[in-house]
Amino acid sequence: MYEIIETIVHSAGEIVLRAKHIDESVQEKSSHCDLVTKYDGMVQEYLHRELLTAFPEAGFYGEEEEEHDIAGKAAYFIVDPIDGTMNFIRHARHSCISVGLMKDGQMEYGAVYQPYTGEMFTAQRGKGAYLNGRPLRMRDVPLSESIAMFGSAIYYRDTIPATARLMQEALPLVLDFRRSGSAALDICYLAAGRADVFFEACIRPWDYAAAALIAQEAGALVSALDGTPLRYIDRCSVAVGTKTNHPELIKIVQRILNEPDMKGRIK
Ligand code: 2AM
Ligand code: CA
Repeated sequence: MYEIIETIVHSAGEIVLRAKHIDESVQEKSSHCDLVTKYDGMVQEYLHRELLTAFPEAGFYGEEEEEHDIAGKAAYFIVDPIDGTMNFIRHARHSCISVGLMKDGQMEYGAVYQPYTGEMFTAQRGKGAYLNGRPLRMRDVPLSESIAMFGSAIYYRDTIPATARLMQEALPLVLDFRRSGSAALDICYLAAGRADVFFEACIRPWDYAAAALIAQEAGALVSALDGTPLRYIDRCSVAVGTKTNHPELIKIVQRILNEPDMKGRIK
């Protein structure tokens, strides 16, 4: 039933691969570290048209749109046309297209496609996670055996102290850190066993909706950084990990949030 979404996401990847003169169309959004190109808009327009042709009843909640058409919709797509825009601008070849389908208040389906490597991560709720059709299963490890991926939420300046504190507390406890610039790919990399825990103090639903379902279906625990359920509207912190390292991470965050100058600094 949802194979059509995978086909559409795959085709959208062609727009990313064929992009030329990317630097000529770069514009600032909220700040100098929050950038967008004409290709973000082109990919989103393509996804909007094709997904709503395939699912005319569905709404659409996409990064590059001012108005979000989700009020009163039982099902809607949560879309990041290019996650890892900074990598895209710098020709780092580490970006993806992320499409999640929210249905009756739950994530139902997710597809995250890395066009440069041809890796397609998918999951349907209750039916497992897959990488190019191969099932994914996370192994359970404690923090002490974990590679930690993270994002720095740099465009929300008030979160910087909490991110720095969390890095300071977590670094001696984990194997090492990785920072890739695409939250969706980071979370899918956990599902694929390339890393074991992920955190970011404040991101938007299109950065994690599809990938969080993929990780969950591969056995991950997923929540906001204070341990409360992930929110799929507006903005939220994100913690993804295994049965063992996720509670360890949440415990560190709760300790940090009790420090007097850390109140409200993790969303
Ligand atoms: P993007 O490339 O789609 O913008 C890295 O920390 C993560 O933060 C990426 O997934 C990146 O997604 C996301 N990001 C960048 N700017 C953002 C913003 N203004 N709000 C929320 N997430 C953002
Ligand atoms: Ca984006």
